[in-house]
Formats: sequence, C-alpha cells, structure tokens
Amino acid sequence: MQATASAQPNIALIKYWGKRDARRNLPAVGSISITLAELSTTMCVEFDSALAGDLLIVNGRDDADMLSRVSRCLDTVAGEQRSAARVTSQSNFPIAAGLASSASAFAALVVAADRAAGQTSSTQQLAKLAGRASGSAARSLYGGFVELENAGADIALRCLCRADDWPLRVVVAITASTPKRVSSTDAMEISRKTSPFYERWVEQQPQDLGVARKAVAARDFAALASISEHNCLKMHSVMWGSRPPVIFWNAATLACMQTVRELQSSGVAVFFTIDAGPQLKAVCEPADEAAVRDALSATDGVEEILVSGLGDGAALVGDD
Ligand code: 2P0
Repeated sequence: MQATASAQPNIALIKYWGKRDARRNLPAVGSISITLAELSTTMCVEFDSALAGDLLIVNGRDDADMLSRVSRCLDTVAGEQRSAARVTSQSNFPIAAGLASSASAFAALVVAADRAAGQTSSTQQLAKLAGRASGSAARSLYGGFVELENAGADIALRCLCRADDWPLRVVVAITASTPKRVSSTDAMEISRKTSPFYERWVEQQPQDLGVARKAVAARDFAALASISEHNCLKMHSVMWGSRPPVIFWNAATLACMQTVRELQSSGVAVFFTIDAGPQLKAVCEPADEAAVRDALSATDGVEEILVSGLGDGAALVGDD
C-alpha cells in the first residue's frame, strides 16, 4: 500500500499556454519540452484506511494549499472509493518559482499512487492522469525531448529524442526564489479571456511545433534555438497583452537575456527560454556550458545558478 517515485521537471521549448477545456484541464495547444536530469521531486504515497483524511507534507511541512489538488489527482488514479493517503514530497530545487515543480510533483505522484494502489497502468495512461492535475506534468512521464499533442478529445505523449541521443545542457539562472503571485492556471485563463494576441498564438502553434520537431530530428541546434526563443517571446507577448497584464519577468530576467545575446554574438551556441516565473533557462551544447554558467553568474541580479543535463521520465524508486 506504499510506493515511492521520483520525477524531474521539464522545460517547454514550444510552450503550453491556454486551455481548451478547463474542467478536464486540456491544453489549447500542443507543446515540446526537455526533461531535466539533476533536479527532482520524490513522492511517497501510502494508502492507510486508519487515516481520517489525506495528508500532504511538502519538504517537511504540512501543505494545506496543495492538498485538494493532490487529493483529486489520487482520486483519478486510484478511484474515489480509495483509502485516505499520506503523501510526502521532497524536491531538491525551489518550488513554485517558475521551475515546473508541479510538473515533477504530479508526474511522481501518479506513478507512486498507481503502484501503491496495486495497479500497473501504462505510462501513456499515467501521463494523461498527470496532465489532468497539471498540464505540464504529463510531459515529465517521459524523458529527453517530449511532445504533448492534442489528439482528438484527449492528449497523447511521445518521446521525440532520448536524452542520450542529444545531450544538451541547461543552465538555470535563478533571479528570485519567492513563490509567484499569480498561478499559471489563473494567468492562462486571464490570457485566454483578454489578450488580443491569444487567438493568433493558438492558430500559429502547429507551425512552431512542426519547425521544432524537424529541428530535434535533425539535431539542428540553430533551428531549435531560433524557434524556441520565438515561441517563448510570443507566449510572453500574449501575457503582456492581457488585462490585467501578466508579467513574470524582473530586471535580472532582462539582464540575463542580454547576457545570452552577447554570448550568441561571440559565437556560443546557446538560447534562452523563460516560463511562468522570472528565472531564465539557457540551453547550450556541453562544450559551452562553462562559458554560459560563468556569464550568467556574473549577471546583475542572479541569485543562484543550477545546471542540469537531460534525463529520463518519472520512475518508481521503491515499494513495499
Ligand atoms: C509550459 N507553463 O509549457 C508552460 C510555459 C508555464 C509557461 O505549463 O494549469 O502548472 O496546472 O495545467 O502545468 C505551467 O502550467 O498549468 C506551464 P496547469 P501548469 O511549461
């Protein structure tokens, strides 16, 4: 009745922003991401009929805010007639700061809950359940370069390229480690309802996905860099055009973008992407990692640097 799983966050290169069905949490657009290796969340799920209700402990503390989302996710995996559960989560990176901690958390949760409930659901099935809890979590069930497709009434996931087959590096510049003020879920709805650019964003996404898919298949770094930066800035333009505006960047985020531009001008193969938070993620070839790390560390306002390779999808680490 107990199982532990671990999962890594993923970073979208072609972004998910907006929902076509908020009730089932279905995205309005497909997305392509890379799963990280070194950052991870470990989740232990124990079903215990002696418990009065679900318990959630995140990094050693009771977390009442996330509990209802976790309970709903457990219901979708193990059924509403399940026993109450004790869920313990531990992450080795800042949570709720635009580093996709909900992705690694819900990906690990569905794998651990499935096993703790004595089930053996497929990875595809678990990805769909993780996606209901958090859209980006579906992608962390798979490793390397992952595409989330809108397939008819549901989503479908697939690995485009394994981590070992294109071992890029990711340098994360942390510019603020406080939790964000607006959740991605709320911000997406604001954009859908108010941004004049939202419809064009949704309309153009298949084109960007096609270009990125081709770049990954050809291991074409320059092509992937160009479409990823374009797609990221387009998503943020949708946010900036919302009312009220949704602005996750700070001055250091912009300074980091400038650093990446200077590195590119000096011939370094690197590009940036930014999610629903002020951190900048720089993706580069292994040979350029030291130059990228040093330049971002020296950028005004950068508090901390995390470096990661690309890794595998969520996996069970123990059960008993
Ligand atoms: C992404 N983000 O593709 C995009 C880019 C943030 C910016 O997926 O509402 O926490 O729980 O489905 O998964 C963050 O959204 O949103 C996200 P919900 P989630 O990575």
